Amino acid sequence: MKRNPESVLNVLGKTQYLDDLPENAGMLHAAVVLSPSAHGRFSGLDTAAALAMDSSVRVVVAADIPGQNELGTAVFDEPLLAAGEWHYHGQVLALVLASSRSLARKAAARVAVQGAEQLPAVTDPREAAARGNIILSPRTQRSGDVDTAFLACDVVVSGRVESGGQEHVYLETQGAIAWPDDSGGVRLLSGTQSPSGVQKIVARVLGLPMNLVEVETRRLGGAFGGKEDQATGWAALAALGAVVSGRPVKINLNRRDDMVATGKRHPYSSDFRIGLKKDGTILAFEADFYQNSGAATDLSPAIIPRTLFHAAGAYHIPNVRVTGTMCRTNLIPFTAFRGFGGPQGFFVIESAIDAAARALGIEPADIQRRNLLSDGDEFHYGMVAEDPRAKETMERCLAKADWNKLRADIRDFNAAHAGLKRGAAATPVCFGISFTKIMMNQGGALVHIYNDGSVGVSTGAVEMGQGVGRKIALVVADALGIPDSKVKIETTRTVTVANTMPTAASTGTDINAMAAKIACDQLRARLDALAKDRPGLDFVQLVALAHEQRVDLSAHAFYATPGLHYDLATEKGKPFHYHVYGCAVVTATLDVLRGTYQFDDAFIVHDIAHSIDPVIDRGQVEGAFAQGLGWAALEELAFGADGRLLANTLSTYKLPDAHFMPRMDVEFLERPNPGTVANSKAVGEPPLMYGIAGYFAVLDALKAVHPDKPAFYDLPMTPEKALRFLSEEDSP
Ligand code: MTE
Ligand code: LUZ
Ligand code: MOS
Repeated sequence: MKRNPESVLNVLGKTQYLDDLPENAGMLHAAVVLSPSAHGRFSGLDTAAALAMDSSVRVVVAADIPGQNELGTAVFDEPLLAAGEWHYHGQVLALVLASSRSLARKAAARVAVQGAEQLPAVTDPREAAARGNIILSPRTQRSGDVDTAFLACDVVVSGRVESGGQEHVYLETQGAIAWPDDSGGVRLLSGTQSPSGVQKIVARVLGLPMNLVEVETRRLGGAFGGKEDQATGWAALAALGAVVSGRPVKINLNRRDDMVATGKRHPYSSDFRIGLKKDGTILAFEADFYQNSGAATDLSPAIIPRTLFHAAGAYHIPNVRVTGTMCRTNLIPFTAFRGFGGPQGFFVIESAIDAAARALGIEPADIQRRNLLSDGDEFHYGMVAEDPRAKETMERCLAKADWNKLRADIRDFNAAHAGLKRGAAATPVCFGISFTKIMMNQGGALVHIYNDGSVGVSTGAVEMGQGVGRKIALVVADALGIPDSKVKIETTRTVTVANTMPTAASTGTDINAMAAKIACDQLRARLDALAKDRPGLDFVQLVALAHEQRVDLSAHAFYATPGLHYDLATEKGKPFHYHVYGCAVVTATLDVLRGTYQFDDAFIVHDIAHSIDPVIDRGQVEGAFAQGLGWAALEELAFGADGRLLANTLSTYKLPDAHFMPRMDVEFLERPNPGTVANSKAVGEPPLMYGIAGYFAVLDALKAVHPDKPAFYDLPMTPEKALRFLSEEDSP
């Protein structure tokens, strides 16, 4: 099998990230002064001690901003540099420039906050909502007649569900380099998923037109949503520093600053009510999601609808009413993270099914299987399920795990062992593909065929380890009929392809490879017209002839995902181009004395449709599952009651590693997905939700110890929580 050249470079340690690039003479390094608590006022900054350290030291504050001191995508409610008041722990108060990185950091540590006054901090989303501290308006999606349907149910179960946040822990921390240029503008290298987003905000902050701000992104050492919007501030700070100093400025956060000062997955607190018939058919479902949005809007208004769209999981429920409220708290503004609110929605419906199974005295899997989506079912947001693959993937996955035998083996094992208990759970997934904001589903490409027959491709896609460059190269090679070794994927720049959207929502390949294919189809048509009179010419000869005959060997193309529409007033429409399905079964063994556990096996059947590069796609499924399992079971984003982040280093924030992960058996369901590039399906985010099965596998083992104790739905399932359940009278 051919290898992805990018992965080969990664393995050899040869890929250049921002901090690997040679530094320019005269370059200044930047460090930041962060707010010391969750909420406070200040009168100013004492910079004397910092300035006294070295003549190169310079402190940049809000008043130095020539344009607008605002960050945001839809709502601009976050200052780049706090002035007068801070709203969360880790908010940037000042930028410190110096001739070396260590000097900049030392100088930043000597900047003192003057006239600080602590203000009350709210960290709990329900408390924020009760005080009316919400962002925009709550959104409600509904179908059928929930109130009437509940009256017809044999059982109705309600409960509360908590899910924690999650730190991205991309290997490459946030960073940017800015060069002032002779146009009066700036050129930037930014570690962002959204070069055009950075361009727009930098232009606003500097008070420049967008054409004077050029942004380039070569690649990211991981992003996972953490650089969709939250890379922008760091780039804007570097640009501001460059303009103020007239020198190139580089910023690259250390891990601790990155963990404290950048947004993460939103914690949610939710209430549910589910109603079923005796046989396990779900008739009605209701949920209230309190999203802990943090101190600014960021991407929360796009994340809330994704939670609501996925509130019914992979099931058809005829009567649904779900509401999402964005609660403004004094925590870091939470942001995009692989799954984008979807996982939080999934965990609630799966918790509701678990609770309902107990009330009905049946297994959760029996409810799951009975209610999976069928062809023609209407989602609660009005879209009709076409070729849904929920039943197929779940049945194949259960067969793969030998489910009935597995359940029997676990029963036998648990009957024979007092100190160890095993558990298993399945989680079916259905994830909608397209940005929830329709406008964002667009992209462009620029393809050059050089006159020696080699090809350069530019798109808006950002390579972050997910292999989008490789997939685009394979699509281009196929469209032009040349080997992929002839295709180079160019660095992503706002001057080659403009007005691009972030590489996100798992649509990087869907949108950008499609745009590149359209450009290639145009080029191919020009070459084919020439070839008609000259049969037998190979690609290189044809290209040389085209050049000779003054035929344009470059093409720009644009792609906008077709068929999307949505009515915000009725909350109905077709927000997604299609859905991705799949199912995971996870098994666990619990140590009853200690509350510790290990995951044994994971069986996954994933709806890949057609895989453009099977090695990359397998890596995406396994990696997303690992990240989901980490969120569900291990990673505890602990904040103190005062709103300070406690898990602010990699020694206090635990990550999945090879020992934590179970054996993984991943199988693809291959059936073409018409209407997409190469009949493929997006793969980046959907498999993250397989990790939820890990939570319920441990819960299943816990229930084997205390069958009569009510379960708890409070993710992550840390050993501490497991131990509390095992040892206390009441559940935690
Ligand atoms: N894989 C790697 N290795 N690194 C990443 O940062 N980000 C994920 C996913 N897979 C990510 C990744 C997220 S959040 C998304 S939305 C998609 O990749 C984005 O890329 P795509 O749209 O090209 O799949
Ligand atoms: N980003 C975004 C996303 O802006 N809109 C989305 O719908 C989305 N979905 C998943 C991940 N990122
Ligand atoms: Mo992914 S959360 O869309 O960057």
